[in-house]
Amino acid sequence: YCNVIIDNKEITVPEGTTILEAAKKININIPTLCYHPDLSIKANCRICSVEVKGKNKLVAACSTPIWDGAKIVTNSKLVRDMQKGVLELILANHPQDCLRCIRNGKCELQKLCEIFHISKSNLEDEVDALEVDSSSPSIVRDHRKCIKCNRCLEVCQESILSHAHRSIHYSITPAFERKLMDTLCVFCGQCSSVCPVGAIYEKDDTQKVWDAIHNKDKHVIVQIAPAVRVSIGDEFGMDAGKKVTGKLVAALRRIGFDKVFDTDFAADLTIMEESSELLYRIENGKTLPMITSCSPGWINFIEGNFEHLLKYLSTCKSPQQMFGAISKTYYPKIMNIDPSSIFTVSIMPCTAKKYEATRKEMNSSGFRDIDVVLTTREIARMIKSSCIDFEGIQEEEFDTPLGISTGAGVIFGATGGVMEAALRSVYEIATGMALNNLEFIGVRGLEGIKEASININGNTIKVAVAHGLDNAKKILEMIDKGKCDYTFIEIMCCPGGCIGGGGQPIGTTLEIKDKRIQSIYKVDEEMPIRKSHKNPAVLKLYEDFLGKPLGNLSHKLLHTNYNP
Ligand code: HC1
Repeated sequence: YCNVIIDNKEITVPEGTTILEAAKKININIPTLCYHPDLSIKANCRICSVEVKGKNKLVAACSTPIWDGAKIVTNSKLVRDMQKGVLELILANHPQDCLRCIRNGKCELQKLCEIFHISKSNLEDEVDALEVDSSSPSIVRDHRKCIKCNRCLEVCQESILSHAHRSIHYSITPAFERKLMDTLCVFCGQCSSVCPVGAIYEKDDTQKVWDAIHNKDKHVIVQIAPAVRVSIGDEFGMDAGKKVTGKLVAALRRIGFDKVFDTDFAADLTIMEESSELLYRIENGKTLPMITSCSPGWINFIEGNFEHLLKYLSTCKSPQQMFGAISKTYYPKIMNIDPSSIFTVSIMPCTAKKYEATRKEMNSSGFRDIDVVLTTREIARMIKSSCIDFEGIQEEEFDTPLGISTGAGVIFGATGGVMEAALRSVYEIATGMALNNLEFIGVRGLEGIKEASININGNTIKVAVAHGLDNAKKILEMIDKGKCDYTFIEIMCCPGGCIGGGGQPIGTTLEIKDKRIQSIYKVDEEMPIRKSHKNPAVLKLYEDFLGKPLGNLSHKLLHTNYNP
C-alpha cells in the first residue's frame, strides 16, 4: 500500500494505482483527453499533468503509478499553465466552428476549453485545407478536427487506421491515405463512439427524414431496434440502462412519424426463418455450422476477409431488412396504401446498418426496402430539436401489427440473444415439446466466446456465441482448420452486441454496456410471450401472406446471398 497526499488530502491506495485513480477516490478531478476507461493508457496529450510537490516536476497522472510518500499537487500555477498550453496548442490546429460541429455540447475538447477559459484563436486557413472523407454511407472522417489522441486507432477492429507522416504533418489515417470506402472498414463506428471531438462521426441523415415527414405524399413509418430502448435515455441524462421504450414511441409520434413499429417483430420473424433453416440444414446434411447473419459489420468482415467461408452464413436477411421488405409488401396490402408512398426509417444503434440498407440486393420489395437508417445519436438529435421533454413524456404503445413482439425479439440486442431466442424456438419446433427453462445462461454475458449445448430428440447440438471481430476471427479460423464442432454460431461485430453499437450515445463504457444488458433481459422477463414462434402477429403474417417459413415468398423477401 502507498500512503500519499494529493492537494493536501491524505489517502492510502494499493500499489500500482495511478495518480489519476488515486485522485478520483478522494473526488479530485484531473482533466483528461486521450484517456478512455476502456482503452489502454497512451499519455500522449499530457493534459492530465500534475506536479510532484517540491520538485518543480510534472508527470502524467493517467500513466504514472503513485508511490509511497508521494505528494502531488493538481492545481498549481505550473499545472494550470501546462494544461492551458496543451489546449492552446491543440486549438492552434483545430477548427473553431463549434456551433456547427456535430459534437457541439458533447465535445471533450470544447468542455476543457470552457473549464480553462481558453480564448486564443487558431490558424484556421491552414486547417481548412484538409479534406473531409465522407465516402462511406456510415461514417465521416474530418481530419481537420483530429487531436491525435489515438483512441480510434486502438478501438478499430480491423486495423484500418494507422500513423502517417511526422511533426506537424503527423496524422491518423487509413494506409496510403485512402478513403474509408476504399478500405476493408466494416463501418462498425466504434471509432466514432470513442472520438473525444468531432473528427469521426456518423453520417447524419436526419434531414432526409424531416423531408419525408414534411412530404404529404409520404406515409412515413419507423422501426426501433432492440438495443435503442435501453440506451437512448443516456442522451437525456437518464440512468444508464433505463428502459424507455414507451417514451421513445411517444416522442417518435410527436415528431410526426405516421406509424411506430418495432424491429423486435422482425427479430421474431428472423427466428422463424433461421430456426427453420437450421433444422433443414441438420436434417438434410447441408452445410454446418450455420452462422447468424444479422450484424452488418460482421457480414462486411467475413466478405472482406474470409470470402471462402461465406457458405456458412445463414441466408436470412437481418431483422432490419426483413422489416423493410415486409413494410413495402404485406403492410401496404393490409393497410390499402400505395407501396410507393411508404418511406421506411430504422432507428439503430449501429452505423453499419446505414451501409446494409444501401446494399444493391436489399430491394426485394421492388423498392429500396429501407429508406433511411438513423443511429441512436441522430434520433436523439431530432427529439431534442423538436423540443420534446423526453423524460417527462407520457409512455405510449407501438402500433400494430408490426409493433407486436416477444421477449425473444428484444434479447437480440445483447450478445448471445439471437442464439438464446433461436434455441427457444428450435427446441420446441423440432421436438413438439414445451421448453421449461427459457434462459440459456451459458450464452449470456460479456465473455468473448461462449458455448452451450442443447439436446434435441436425442442429439446434442453444440452452439457458440462470439462478439467483437477478434473473437469472430478465432471462430472462423477453427472452421478453416476443420476444428469446429459447433452446429450453430452467433456472431456480432460490436463488443457486447448491439447494446455496444457504434451509433450509441457518446460516453458508452463497459460498465454502461453491462447495465444495458441487464435491462434487456429484464424486458424479456416481463414480456407476456417470450418465444418468437408464439408471436401472434408473425403467425398471422405467415397465414395471410408469406405461407410458410422457407416458402417461395419468404425466400424472395426474407433471404439473400452475401457476396464480397
Ligand atoms: Fe441489432 Fe438486429 S439486434 S443487428 O444488434 O439482429 O443494430 O439492437 O436491430 O437487424 O432485431 C442492431 C440491435 C438490430 C437487426 C435486430
